[in-house]
Amino acid sequence: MSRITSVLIANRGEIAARVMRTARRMGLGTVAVYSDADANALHVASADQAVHIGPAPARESYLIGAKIIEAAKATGANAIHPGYGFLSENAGFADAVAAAGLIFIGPPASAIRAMGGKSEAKALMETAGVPLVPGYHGEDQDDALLAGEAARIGFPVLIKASAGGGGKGMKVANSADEFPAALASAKREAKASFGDDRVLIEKYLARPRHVEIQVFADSHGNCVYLFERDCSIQRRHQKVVEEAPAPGMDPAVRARMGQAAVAAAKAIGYVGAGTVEFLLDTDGSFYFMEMNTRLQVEHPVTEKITGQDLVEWQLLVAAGGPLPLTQEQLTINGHAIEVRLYAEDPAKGFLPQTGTLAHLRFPEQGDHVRVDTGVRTGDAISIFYDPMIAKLIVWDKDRPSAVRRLEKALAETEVAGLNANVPFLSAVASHPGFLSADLDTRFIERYEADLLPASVAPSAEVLALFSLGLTLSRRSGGNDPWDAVGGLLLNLPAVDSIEWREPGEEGASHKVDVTWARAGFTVTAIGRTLPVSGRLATDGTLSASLDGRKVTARWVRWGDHVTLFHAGGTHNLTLVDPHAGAHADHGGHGRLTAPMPGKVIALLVEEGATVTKGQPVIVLEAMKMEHTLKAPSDGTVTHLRFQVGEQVSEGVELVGFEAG
Ligand code: MV4
Repeated sequence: MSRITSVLIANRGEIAARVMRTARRMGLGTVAVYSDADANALHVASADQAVHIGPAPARESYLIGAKIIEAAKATGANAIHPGYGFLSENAGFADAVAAAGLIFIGPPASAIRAMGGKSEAKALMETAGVPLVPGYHGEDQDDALLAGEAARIGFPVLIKASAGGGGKGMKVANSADEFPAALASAKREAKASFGDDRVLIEKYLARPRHVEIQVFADSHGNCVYLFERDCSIQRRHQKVVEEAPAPGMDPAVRARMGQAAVAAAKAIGYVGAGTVEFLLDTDGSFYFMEMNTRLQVEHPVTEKITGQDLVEWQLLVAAGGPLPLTQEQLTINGHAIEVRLYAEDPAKGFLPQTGTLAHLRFPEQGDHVRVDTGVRTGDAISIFYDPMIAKLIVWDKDRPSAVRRLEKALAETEVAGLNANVPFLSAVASHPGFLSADLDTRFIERYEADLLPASVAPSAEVLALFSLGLTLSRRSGGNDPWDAVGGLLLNLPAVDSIEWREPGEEGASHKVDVTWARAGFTVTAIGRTLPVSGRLATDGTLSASLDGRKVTARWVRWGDHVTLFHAGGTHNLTLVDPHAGAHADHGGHGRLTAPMPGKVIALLVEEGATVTKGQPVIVLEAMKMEHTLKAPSDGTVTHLRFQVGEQVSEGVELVGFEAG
């Protein structure tokens, strides 16, 4: 037993704040580390001590193990929790922490290494009797042999890069005729992406679910599974919704999957929290995908159905203690669902958003709702890190009740100051296919039209609320002017003309006239005239009478933008300044600017090329993702300002056009 007295969290954002919460509850000292960008972050404010470790780019701060170990020594922390991401699955860091005489809150470095290589991991699992997808993982890469293996497995087959992961470069071959071309394509992409063209071949599962088992092992040979999580609703291999238990899971399949996961953990001498990921086929058979040797983002749904604090388990086990519960003592209670709130714009291909959280409001927390976040109103979401704002976790006695909780919690979640994915998550939560648990990894693809509807023009009522809020905010500091001067208004125009513009380069404009009347105003918008009155509170709450109906909304201005939260929906409009010149250029006609800092990784056209609106022109790499920027209009490429490999700043002109 090596007693932990103080733990340093080598991470940031919501996971740092979350780990700190448990450590503090257990009476441990807490140490935060932070980069230049995080000096005022929540996790820094929550810690007993905080150490600056370098500039904002993670490779100059959170990824420098030596700085983190030095910070632990300087503050007397005798344990380091890596969170997830960053150094959490870096075996070298785990070794360095142990070599420094500190406790690494995680598995042995040997276990991290064992699960690091996808093919090696699969071979280890096969030895442990963990089921693998029928396939070929051999060294011999002769085309004819691979074709023979594909025929043996039976079509359709999936060709995967051996050095790959995350779904990159996977190719389906539905027949022997298709196989040679699919193989050649997979090899090319594997070579380009990973510098290694070796491939493996598997039976293709057409409608798999991603079901993962939470395992926990201590240093006394005990190992249990804390049941499963269904993480099938993903987009580009990023999880969007996670839930526990998996809907419709047969208890016998659950037991077999749990025992297979425990066997996997024991096969590599695992200690601590781990997750074994499986593909679950429609017939109930399941196959090992990979093992994650860290605490997962989605661990809270497991905590909610088992009533356990997995970070507490991590700290107890890392100190040499036994698992707090046996397998028989673990039970499933109710149903939990988690969604990930991201600063990303679904209307722009989920492009990550940067900016300031001008307004952030979460649902009230309690037994049924939990919010894990690392940010507060006024914080910035930067390009340096994952653009997660928070995780919203709901729990109830059964899945339908939990889904209703999720819809309500999302309707009460308000993010203004940058585009977030709340409306998209609400569309998922309220989709009939979600309620009926029609889940598999192609859910978003299948229901995309419902989940990403074309933006709807604002109604006259919505325009009236936007305009009422603006009128009230412009006069007497936001309170109702009728109270301020006893109903008599001085020096104020009888009619306010306001122009609103919908989001996007081609966003439609809407002119609204607000006319002062004795008991408030009348608003004329898109051909309708409505009597309105109300009050705007300092927290943005708009209590209004709209065409004789009582309405409550939240009205939040950030710069020239206004966000209105009303009836469970989020609306964004921009004020058009009547005195501005041509609309401010951020990638307007004729210019294509960088939406965020990044690196040019591909030029898809030559100077002088004729292009059509929407044609891919240049590819940026930013925030670990590729962003293809397209021609804003028909025209000719007049100049390419940057070469492949060059870094560009946000807003800089990348490509010049002559429109038309
Ligand atoms: C598969 C598959 C279907 N059949 N393997 C995607 C990345 C990696 N985790 C494994 N993946 C898949 N492997 C066979 N034989 C479908 C996927 C897959 C997927 C798996 C889990 C979660 C999301 C996914 C999204 C697309 C494809």
